[in-house]
Amino acid sequence: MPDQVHILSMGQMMPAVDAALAQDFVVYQAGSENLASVVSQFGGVIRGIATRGRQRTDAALIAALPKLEVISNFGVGYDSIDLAAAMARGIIVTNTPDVLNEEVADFTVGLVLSTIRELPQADRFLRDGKWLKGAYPLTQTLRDRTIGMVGMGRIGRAIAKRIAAFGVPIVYHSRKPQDGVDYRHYPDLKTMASDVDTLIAVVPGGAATKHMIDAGIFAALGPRGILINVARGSVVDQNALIDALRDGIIHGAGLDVFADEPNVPLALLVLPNVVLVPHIGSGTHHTRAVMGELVVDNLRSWFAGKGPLTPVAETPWPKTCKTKSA
Ligand code: 8YV
Repeated sequence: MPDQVHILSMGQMMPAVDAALAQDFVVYQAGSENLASVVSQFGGVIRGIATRGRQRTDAALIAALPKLEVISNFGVGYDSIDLAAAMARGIIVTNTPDVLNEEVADFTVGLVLSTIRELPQADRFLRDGKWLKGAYPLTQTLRDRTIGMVGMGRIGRAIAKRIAAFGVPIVYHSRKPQDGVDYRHYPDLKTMASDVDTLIAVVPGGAATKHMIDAGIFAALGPRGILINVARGSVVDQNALIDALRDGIIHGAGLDVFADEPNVPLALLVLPNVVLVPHIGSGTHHTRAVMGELVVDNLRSWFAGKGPLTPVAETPWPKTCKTKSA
């Protein structure tokens, strides 16, 4: 059937997403084990990609799909897609902004409190029968802290709104001051780190932010310092973080993201002063369902000739690119 649109679905979408895609498209499922063979067999007809971002949509993959028009990413972060290669071909990239802001912000507050008040460690203490022998040691507090937001985009603002309700001071670092944000802005991250004791990283991943939180930032943050990372593992120099946690350069960390997911180094696993969770910030039935709908709706809209619903900022839409599909 010549009218059918062929789609590559990468990285185990949710069953509901797969089912919705299958209603409208001919779908080729591909994981790391069969991507090469799927592409060599069907690469010539594939016009869209739905991806969870676990595998890179790199320049080689894009080059192997001559009819590719649109890449629909499940997630707000799209650092797994080679944007330059997509843009060079005028390929539309979409993501799932806004629909996860409140969920990730709720989660981040939970991770902040869990890390400062050591909730997972206290849970283990109780389960191990240690309460029978004595009380859990006293912990750090949020009460005397100043929060430095690393990034103040849509999710950052939702986090700051919640943290503000706790009555603690908030400042932020971003390249430019953000319109409508009254918190003090620091153009320099290191200066902010030396003025605060708690960092919450919520910036996009990619080359521009790679290892922006490094040994120098940990030294500036100091021995009461706590790092919360809900952004991307690449934002933090993970080896420097392990050294800083082990050597008492900072006090602790709460991490939802890692340098080489799902691999987390033993050196991190054995540290008592870190809360580790497996990239679950948006991971609820409710929010993942809405994100999945947006992945599908972007593809449907594009192939119905109505353009993308949520193109990423860099994508050539609507300025230079006309809808390719009728
Ligand atoms: C994704 C995320 O849902 O939105 C993002 O950028 O990191 C998550 O919320 C997840 O990575 C999809 O697998």
